[in-house]
Amino acid sequence: MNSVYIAFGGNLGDVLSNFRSARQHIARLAGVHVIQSSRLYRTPPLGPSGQPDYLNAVIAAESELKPFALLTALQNIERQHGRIRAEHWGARTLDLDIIAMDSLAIDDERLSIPHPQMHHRQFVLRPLCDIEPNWQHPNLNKTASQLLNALLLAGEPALPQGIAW
Ligand code: A4P
Ligand code: MG
Repeated sequence: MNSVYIAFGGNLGDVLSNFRSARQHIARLAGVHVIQSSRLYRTPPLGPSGQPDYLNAVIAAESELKPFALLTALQNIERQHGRIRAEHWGARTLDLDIIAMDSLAIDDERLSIPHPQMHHRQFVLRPLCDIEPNWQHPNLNKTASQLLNALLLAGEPALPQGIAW
């Protein structure tokens, strides 16, 4: 059994309804129990300009699934919510990324855990801190809240307050 943190992102279509539906789909996976949801944040797009703002959130779950089995299950759920892989970092209906699994470190071309960009991204760290500010990055040896503070100290404007969803 692992504690897993899954990041939700999207900026096309009815994103909030996709997030709620995806959370239910994850909760229905055999061997996965959703424990907690972060608040929901509206965030400026990282990547190609001209895309709408994103919504972002993180959920915590207990999972008996092995990392690659969980990745496949999440990709199926993305597909069921209209995800088409087109432009890299381009607009999308639903992106489900595995942010972390306990203190596991995996570096495979199909799966990197922790997610390799997470420590640069307020839209991941801010919601993760709602749930588990003391989660420790296995390679950087810093907690989620230390990583978030580093971005704020570097001058990034803080995200506006999130809402329950
Ligand atoms: N992959 C490797 N590690 C993981 C992991 N930990 N979790 C592989 C999930 N997938 C992982 O992802 C490409 C491949 O990454 C997958 O086939 C999987 O095997 P993808 O979802 O198909 O493509 P992508 O999302 O376009 O690429 P990428 O690099 O995952 O993009 P990101 O990093 O997810 O960034 N701006 C805001 N404000 N909010 C956002 O959420 N998201 C993105 C996408 C860009 N800008 C954003 C946001
Ligand atoms: Mg992704």
